[in-house]
Amino acid sequence: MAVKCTPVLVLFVAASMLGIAMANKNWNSSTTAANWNFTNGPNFWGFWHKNATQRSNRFVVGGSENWRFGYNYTEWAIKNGPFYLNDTLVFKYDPPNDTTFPHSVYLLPNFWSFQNCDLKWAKKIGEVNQGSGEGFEFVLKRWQPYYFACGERNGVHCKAGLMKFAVWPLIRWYN
Ligand SMILES: *[C@@H]1O[C@H](CO)[C@@H](O)[C@H](O)[C@H]1NC(C)=O
Ligand SMILES: *[C@@H]1O[C@H](CO)[C@@H](O)[C@H](O)[C@H]1NC(C)=O
Ligand SMILES: *[C@@H]1O[C@H](CO)[C@@H](O)[C@H](O)[C@H]1NC(C)=O
Ligand SMILES: *[C@@H]1O[C@H](CO)[C@@H](O)[C@H](O)[C@H]1NC(C)=O
Ligand SMILES: *[C@@H]1O[C@H](CO)[C@@H](O)[C@H](O)[C@H]1NC(C)=O
Ligand SMILES: *[C@@H]1O[C@H](CO)[C@@H](O)[C@H](O)[C@H]1NC(C)=O
Ligand SMILES: [Cu+2]
Repeated sequence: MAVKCTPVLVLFVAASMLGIAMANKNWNSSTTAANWNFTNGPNFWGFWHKNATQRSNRFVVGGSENWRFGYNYTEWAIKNGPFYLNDTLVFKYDPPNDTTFPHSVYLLPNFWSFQNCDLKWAKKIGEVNQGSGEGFEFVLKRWQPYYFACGERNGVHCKAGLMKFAVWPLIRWYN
């Protein structure tokens, strides 16, 4: 996930060094300032972050697909990341009825249990009926990997239903 940022970070560092080099050479500073006007650019910060003025973002897991069987949440996490500390994940899923299977949300303790969809030491963070309506929120408060999975049917939703994803929130080093 961090890979996405790297080219822009490199560009930024390169731009700063170029700026210093130009200053040293006594180039026309008003021209260079105009050339490197980041606030003026085509949403410069937006290349690697959705809203630089916002301290945290809110994501509905799965977007309009919500939390359901068969949607690739690993892919969702890659496309919607990177995630930052204090970002909020919202889990939405239908409560069970006669025709639908229930879902839930668990935190798995490590990569091994994530790989194997092993729920033995998992911690439940969302009951089967907690995802209804506006769903429930989970804040990425700590700098650690989070392994999310649906705990239903003893790991079948996690394994066959692709209802799992991992995030390691990044630290905001600006603002
Ligand atoms: C710097 O560039 C600006 C705009 O191109 C120009 O108006 C100004 O005279 C230049 N200053 C110097 C010291 O060359
Ligand atoms: C940079 O862009 C901002 C916003 O468009 C503008 O207010 C400011 O005057 C610009 N600065 C320079 C040096 O061009
Ligand atoms: C960024 O976040 C601020 C504060 O929440 C908000 O006012 C602003 O409209 C947002 N900008 C964009 C482009 O989403
Ligand atoms: C889900 O998406 C990931 C990342 O794009 C991909 O590696 C994986 O093969 C996909 N899984 C399935 C079952 O399509
Ligand atoms: C996250 O939010 C808490 C409470 O609002 C705040 O104390 C903390 O500094 C924030 N952490 C980061 C990394 O923004
Ligand atoms: C069960 O839930 C699904 C999804 O919310 C809904 O489309 C369906 O109508 C419900 N069925 C019954 C019998 O309530
Ligand atoms: Cu499920």
